[in-house]
Amino acid sequence: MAEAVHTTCPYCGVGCGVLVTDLGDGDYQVKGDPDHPANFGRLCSKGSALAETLSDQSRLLYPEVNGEHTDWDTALDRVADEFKAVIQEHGPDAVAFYVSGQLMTEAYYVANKLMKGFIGSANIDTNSRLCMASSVAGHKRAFGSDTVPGNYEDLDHADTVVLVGSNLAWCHPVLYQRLALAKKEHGTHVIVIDPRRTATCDIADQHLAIKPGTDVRLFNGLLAHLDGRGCVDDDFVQRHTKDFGIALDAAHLGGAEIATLARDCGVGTADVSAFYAAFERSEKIVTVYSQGVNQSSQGTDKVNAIINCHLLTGRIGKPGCGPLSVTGQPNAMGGREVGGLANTLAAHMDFDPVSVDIVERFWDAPAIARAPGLKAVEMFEAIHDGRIKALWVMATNPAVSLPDANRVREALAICPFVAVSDCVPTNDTMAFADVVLPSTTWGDRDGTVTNSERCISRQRPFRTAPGEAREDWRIICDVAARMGHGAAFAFAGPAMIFAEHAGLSAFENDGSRDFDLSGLTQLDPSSYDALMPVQWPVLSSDADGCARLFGAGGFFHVDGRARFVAVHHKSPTHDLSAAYPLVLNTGRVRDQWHTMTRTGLSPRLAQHRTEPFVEVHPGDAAAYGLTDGGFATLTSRWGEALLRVRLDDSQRPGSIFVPIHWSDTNSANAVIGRLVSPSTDALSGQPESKFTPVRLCAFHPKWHALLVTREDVDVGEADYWTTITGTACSITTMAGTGEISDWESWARQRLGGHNSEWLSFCDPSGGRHRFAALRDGLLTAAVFISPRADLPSLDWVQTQFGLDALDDLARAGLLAGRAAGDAFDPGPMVCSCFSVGINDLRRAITQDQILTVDAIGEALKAGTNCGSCRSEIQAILDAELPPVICDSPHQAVA
Ligand SMILES: Nc1nc2c(c(=O)[nH]1)N[C@H]1C(S)=C(S)[C@@H](COP(=O)(O)OP(=O)(O)OC[C@H]3O[C@@H](n4cnc5c(=O)[nH]c(N)nc54)[C@H](O)[C@@H]3O)O[C@H]1N2
Ligand SMILES: Nc1nc2c(c(=O)[nH]1)N[C@H]1C(S)=C(S)[C@@H](COP(=O)(O)OP(=O)(O)OC[C@H]3O[C@@H](n4cnc5c(=O)[nH]c(N)nc54)[C@H](O)[C@@H]3O)O[C@H]1N2
Ligand code: SF4
Ligand SMILES: [Mo]
Repeated sequence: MAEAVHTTCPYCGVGCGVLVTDLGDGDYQVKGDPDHPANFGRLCSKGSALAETLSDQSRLLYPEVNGEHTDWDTALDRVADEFKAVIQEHGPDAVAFYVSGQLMTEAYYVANKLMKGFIGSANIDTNSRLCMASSVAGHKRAFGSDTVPGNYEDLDHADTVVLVGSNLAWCHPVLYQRLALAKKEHGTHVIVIDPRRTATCDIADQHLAIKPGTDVRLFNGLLAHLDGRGCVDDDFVQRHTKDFGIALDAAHLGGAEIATLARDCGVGTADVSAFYAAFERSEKIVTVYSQGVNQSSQGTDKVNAIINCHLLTGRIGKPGCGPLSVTGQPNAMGGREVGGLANTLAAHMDFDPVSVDIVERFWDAPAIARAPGLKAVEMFEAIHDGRIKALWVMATNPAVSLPDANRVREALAICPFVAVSDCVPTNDTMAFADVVLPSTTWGDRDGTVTNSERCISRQRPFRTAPGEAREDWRIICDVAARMGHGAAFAFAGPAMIFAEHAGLSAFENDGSRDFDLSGLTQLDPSSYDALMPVQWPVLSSDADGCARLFGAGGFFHVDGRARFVAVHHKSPTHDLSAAYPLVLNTGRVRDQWHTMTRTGLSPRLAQHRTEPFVEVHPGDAAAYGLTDGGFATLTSRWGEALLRVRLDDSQRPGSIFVPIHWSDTNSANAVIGRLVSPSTDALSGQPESKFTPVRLCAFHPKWHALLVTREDVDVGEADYWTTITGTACSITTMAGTGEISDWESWARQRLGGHNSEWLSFCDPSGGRHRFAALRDGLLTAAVFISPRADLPSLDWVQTQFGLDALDDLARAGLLAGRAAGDAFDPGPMVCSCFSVGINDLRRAITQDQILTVDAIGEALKAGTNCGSCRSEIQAILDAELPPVICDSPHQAVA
């Protein structure tokens, strides 16, 4: 067996180390790297399923111009010519790059260098604008630099961990497991602040289901409370900070009385008091925050409201203490380091004259950008008004992920030239591209990434790039050369780019800037290849990196002091109204990554949530006539969607939750970005993706259909359809209101293909029809139609596709639409790693009386690999177990 390659996971910002072993025949074994400091061997469900995403069939293999396969020279010439022509006629600000936290640092660096140093515009922005921009702005206001002061180890040491707007259990699962272990071992107190009760709440001692958008009010109240209770670290505040008084006055302005602010935040007074008391008594406290904080029109203020409380208590930069912004994408941090945001220049330098001069000289730049460029939402607006005429999108899918996605699609459609670099054959954005460039991706790309705790790790290739896919850095350098900048982009490989990037960070730095890789400027290709994970700053005097900053001050404002920032509560940009009475909250599910271009390839990951959905509180559902498993149309001022309804009392009444993952590539009317408000935080430019006023309306289809096939289905017209990758098949769920007179020909039309045998069952009066197609005894397609949403279980149908030949019982089962005889249906998947379904778990609980999560793990293995499903197993246990019956009311169990 080949030796394992050490690399990192391409998904979330935890940045787990991964060991990949080539098993031959295109098979790979993927395991957690026991030596990587981010995960010590653990992986979550997404990381564990990485080997399922590696097939060459799922890759974009050749460059395309106007939809036609072409050679690299033609494609690169076209991009360079279009950009040159626009720049010549309209100036450098008429072109733009829209890039991504999923690029390697090296590609990110050259893209930024090309735009800001050689094209002469700062119109390069990144999808991190939708993700981390508020954290960046908040860090810079407070610290004078975009620095994450602490690290993951702080979660092990903390007495209390507060999670604000973070569903850590699903979005940073390995960190969540680490916190859960810390809690088990020494009782860490966990507090979750989130309008929804998420899976993360399973380890919470306290959950404050605040009214959406009231975080500033809550943390201002905390600041005033801590001050009133004598928790000020006078020495730290006096020596290392400024503006405490102003921030405190602002905190008092809205009224610091707990009862009033608890009412404003929509939670109980006792709950707020308990939270404040926990913060007050915990010397070691970490506040983890994520998109519930950042994706808000007051995202930056939310960040500073949190940081203010850590500065007041001096609980920052010491073991077990500090604000911890967890990043989303694998290289969100790397992007910030190179300057991928339009309002930063490079290497954590901005557009002040001193920085511009430093970067200009270091790059020997012929056309240095001297002012910030357009931020993501503005960039697409600038296409609408004709200011931007050529756009290059790299490693992001803005037609799905930007707010007001209909308008973004219009911009892509009217933009005179659009190039897209991606690794998959198709996504919603590529449909608008004039030129499509096939890039390498996880498995074949080579570079570095930086995770949430400033840890730089190598991402190493372990397979040859399929087709003609090329490294992103190379594609960018090739275009740069064609634009006349060959010498400045003559990099032989990623090691050389990294060394230059490190060189810029160190250039005339002398401790004046936080981002300093002076200890890494001498890396040659072999030492780059051998680079071990290291946390920046990495100084030439201390090449081991740096675990924490700011414990003894040393902030990066010119006076070395941190700033308290006076913040005031403001309402979200668009208020609720009679026409749009509900808050649309959007986010993630456990087993999918963003627009599903890669996780969508894994049959295992597809089983957890099989359809686009809206989660609605049962009270709201009753008011709008919605039922569990039915459908609802959602409408906002900006767009519409049609989704499956899930009743869920973990929603705050008045708020609904919709995942961001589904696109036009795999569904109809399920792109939630079409509805999301394009309003942004005035400071950070980050969209308010967690608060859009919407209305709900019940939708009643006349028919429901399930099509399970080995080959692609031609869906045709339907109000609702969605397709997922199943085991040995593809599964399409449909529903519609159209009248269909002949279901048999409807089914045959959609399946196509050459089948030797056709089985059918029709009950026209009952509206139920079932068809199966076979080829040489093997099931190739099965279609089930019903007037109700009572279609067969997906797990049972997929099992039929795993059978070598269908016996009479199996054929009868297909026509009956359910397991014939006594075959057991495992039900919807809960544990993706070991394929354990909900019915397996229910049976273990009720029949075998296995009554704890650990015991279930021993019996069924469920929850014992990545642990991502442990909270769901607990919820199933809670639901199945009979309530405790007490003999006398006095013995009631709490
Ligand atoms: N499985 C999975 N994991 C991922 C990703 C993925 O696509 N799938 N994406 C990665 C990326 S890029 C990112 S950025 C991270 C995101 O990670 P998270 O930020 O943890 O995830 P989200 O689901 O976007 O939102 C977090 C929570 O914010 C809450 N929220 C909404 N409004 C408010 C509010 O006003 N106040 C507070 N306090 N909370 C609020 C929501 O209810 C939600 O539970 O996840 C990363 N990890
Ligand atoms: N409503 C709402 N919208 C949101 C959010 C939300 O919470 N709510 N969250 C926002 C956040 S935090 C984020 S980070 C964004 C994410 O949104 P996107 O960035 O649009 O999502 P992805 O699906 O990750 O897109 C990445 C693309 O890059 C491709 N790719 C993967 N690897 C490579 C590579 O190495 N090179 C190249 N060239 N391409 C590659 C993938 O195939 C895919 O098409 O969504 C944002 N949008
Ligand atoms: S927590 Fe999961 S998705 Fe995130 S880096 Fe680790 S394995 Fe990958
Ligand atoms: Mo993100």
